[in-house]
Amino acid sequence: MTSDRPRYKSYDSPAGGWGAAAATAKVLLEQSVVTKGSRALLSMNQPGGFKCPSCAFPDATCTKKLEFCENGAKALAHEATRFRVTREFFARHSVTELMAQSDYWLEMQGRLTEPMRYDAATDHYVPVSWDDAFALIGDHLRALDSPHQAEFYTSGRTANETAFLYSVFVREYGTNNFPDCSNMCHEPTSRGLPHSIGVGKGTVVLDDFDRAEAIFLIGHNAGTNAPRMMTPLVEARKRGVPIVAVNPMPERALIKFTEPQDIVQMATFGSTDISSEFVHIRIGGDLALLKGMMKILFEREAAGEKLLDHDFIAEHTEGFAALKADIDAQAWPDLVAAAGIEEAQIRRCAEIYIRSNATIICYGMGVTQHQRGSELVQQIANLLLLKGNYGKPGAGISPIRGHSNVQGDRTVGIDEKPTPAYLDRLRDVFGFDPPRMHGHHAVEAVEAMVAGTARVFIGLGGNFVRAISDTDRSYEAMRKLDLTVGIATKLNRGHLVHGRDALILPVVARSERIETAAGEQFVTIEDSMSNVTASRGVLEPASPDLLPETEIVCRMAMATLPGSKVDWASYIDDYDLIRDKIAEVYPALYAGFSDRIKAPMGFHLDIPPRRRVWATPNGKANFLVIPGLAVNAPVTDTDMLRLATVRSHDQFNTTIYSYNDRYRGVYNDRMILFMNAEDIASRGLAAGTKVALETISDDGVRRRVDGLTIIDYPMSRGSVAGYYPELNPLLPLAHHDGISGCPAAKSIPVRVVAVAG
Ligand SMILES: Nc1nc2c(c(=O)[nH]1)N[C@H]1C(S)=C(S)[C@@H](COP(=O)(O)OP(=O)(O)OC[C@H]3O[C@@H](n4cnc5c(=O)[nH]c(N)nc54)[C@H](O)[C@@H]3O)O[C@H]1N2
Ligand SMILES: Nc1nc2c(c(=O)[nH]1)N[C@H]1C(S)=C(S)[C@@H](COP(=O)(O)OP(=O)(O)OC[C@H]3O[C@@H](n4cnc5c(=O)[nH]c(N)nc54)[C@H](O)[C@@H]3O)O[C@H]1N2
Ligand SMILES: [Mo]
Repeated sequence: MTSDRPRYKSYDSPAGGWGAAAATAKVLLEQSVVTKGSRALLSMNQPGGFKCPSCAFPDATCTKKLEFCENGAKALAHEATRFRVTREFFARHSVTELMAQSDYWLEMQGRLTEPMRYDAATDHYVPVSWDDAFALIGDHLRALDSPHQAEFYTSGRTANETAFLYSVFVREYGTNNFPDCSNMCHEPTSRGLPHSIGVGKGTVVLDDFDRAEAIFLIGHNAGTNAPRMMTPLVEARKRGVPIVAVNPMPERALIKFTEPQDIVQMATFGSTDISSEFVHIRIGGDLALLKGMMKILFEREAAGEKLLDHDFIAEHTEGFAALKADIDAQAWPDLVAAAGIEEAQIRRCAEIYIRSNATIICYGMGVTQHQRGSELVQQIANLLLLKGNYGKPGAGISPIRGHSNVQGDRTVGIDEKPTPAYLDRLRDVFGFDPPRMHGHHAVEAVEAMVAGTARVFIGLGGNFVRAISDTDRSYEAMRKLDLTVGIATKLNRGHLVHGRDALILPVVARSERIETAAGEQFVTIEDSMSNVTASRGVLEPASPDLLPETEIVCRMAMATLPGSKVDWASYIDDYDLIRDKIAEVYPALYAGFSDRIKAPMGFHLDIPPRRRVWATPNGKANFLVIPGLAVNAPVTDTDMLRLATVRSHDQFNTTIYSYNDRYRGVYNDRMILFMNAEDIASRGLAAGTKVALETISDDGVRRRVDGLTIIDYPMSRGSVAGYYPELNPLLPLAHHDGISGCPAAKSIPVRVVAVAG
């Protein structure tokens, strides 16, 4: 008995468990792929199989155990779906009609099957041959006054081989305009961390979780967004390791979890308490928490205890005195007010950190998506440095990345700010002069479209216009372009908000076989912990008219650069040749790539801080002073609430799997405002009523989303939450991290507007 009516009720059971098993069965059934999907699930993340297309968390390398993951299963089922978007589908629906449909409806139509071109006369997408599609792209790109008028987007499902070729193509064409999903995601890690420890990546590997003595989880929702991470967390808890979860929402899986792999727990309806300390932080209060913890360390050191790793600090770091001065200057009442928690709890967190000889701090979007996200990342790095938590077993910093290969894409060249050394190597290996001027990140790409200086947008995967900020303005900007190209597996909003000319180019998906003239090919992926592994699809492609993404990049290049110095045709067939070039351009990381990748579990890329080597200008790890306590610019409006836009349990970014969010007790609705009871009452509002949200900004633009239902939810005071991407119209393009440009999607200043009736 199911009803489509919205329902809200609190969820008090553990996360995971039978609910997760049932949800897996349900999604396989819904996509009509029970047998095919179940078979494919058996090769997911196994040697010789393909890498899960969902998150970037590594899988246990030492076991052959089937890693069960509900949300990995959803991603696979939606990719392996029986449903198809055909030329008849596009003939039936005009683009205007499709635009009126929900993101969920678009996703449920199934896999794209052949290349399509927009026909303005009829407002329909119509079939186009691959040759004509590439010719159109080449014509547009060659017609531009400058290569900087084109924006080349990458989403993080793109494999290393494809991303590498794309970065070569675009640089030979002449620009570094590489907006990518990382710009909206872990960019504060990529840009902030190198100043601290010399690398913009995490320093831990999966084995470190077995040796950690304390684990902090700041601003991420592992049970939903990195479910495979629950296994090491459960194991750590069973060993008695304290886990501190810092979050304005009491995410269910951070509190209690039943491992679907644990037969005894499943049979007995048992569960594991995940966090030993749940820190109900105010949105953006994390900087104050970190500073408070440091203050306690310094206070107790002053009282005679030896808590810091003085040898490490002396030998490996710079900037300690300045950091200490900043922390000493902070007053407890200010710290407590900014964090929104009690001093006693900050003291408990500090105690856990002090007692542990090996601490891992993991973090996600709750840290990065603020106006000072990069600095917040740097403050996490500072805290770890104080006790020498780098380059020893069980310790380090662990950004929990998003897309399965978002980290790898950056490693192999998707970078709008390439280093001169890398550009020199590219020139030496391929024989062309790459552009030196920095290109656009995601926000700058939209700004260029608004200004009219960008004319062409090519999207290698993803759903850029739906993922980026300021939906209304971004749609308008995208519609001014001469050409938009969506290289994709599924129909999405990005194909409907298009330029004068527009193409949809459908690709072979991660779980599917790639056959070329040289035989079966595989691609490679780098996970969140810098492990590079092969991914070999096992399923038949969804349609005979799909092309592998790598071939699409080669043929775009061939159609655009007739005098190219690069032998594009050879890379269409033999992916080992691409890997050989990656090895030439990145000898320190990738020497011997084609051989090393033959190891069943792949190999680990060198992370110098693991060896206590610091690739910073001064050769040291740097304590960086992060002034103040606010990670967002202050807003004077006393009615202001901070809005975090988050993911439900049933979505992958802009892909909506269903309208349910089981662990938050929400069914059949995504237009939700999660709000604290006192914040509701103090505004004279009531749970269950419909309200609007308006952004507080001083740029004269009115941003409003209507039709949100208030849910009485244990949010921290002054903090509210709702779903991404529905609330992206509220996020001003200019509201982003100052260092990295990452949109501050977790801290939008808003006011609730009561709606009459
Ligand atoms: N199934 C599934 N898996 C995914 C994705 C998906 O959409 N679906 N997306 C992938 C991608 S691209 C990414 S980047 C990751 C995202 O994974 P997460 O980082 O977990 O992403 P979010 O759901 O956006 O929110 C993170 C958490 O931050 C908390 N938060 C908000 N503001 C603050 C704050 O100020 N401080 C603190 N401490 N916490 C705060 C929110 O309450 C929420 O629990 O997941 C990846 N994996
Ligand atoms: N307000 C707000 N905005 C956010 C965020 C937030 O937390 N709040 N999070 C940000 C983050 S962390 C991210 S990473 C971005 C995500 O931004 P994107 O990566 O651009 O978005 P996705 O929704 O992951 O892209 C989904 C589309 O990718 C295509 N696709 C799927 N698999 C493949 C494949 O194998 N090949 C190709 N070529 N295409 C494929 C499908 O057509 C699908 O429709 O959004 C950001 N935007
Ligand atoms: Mo992400």
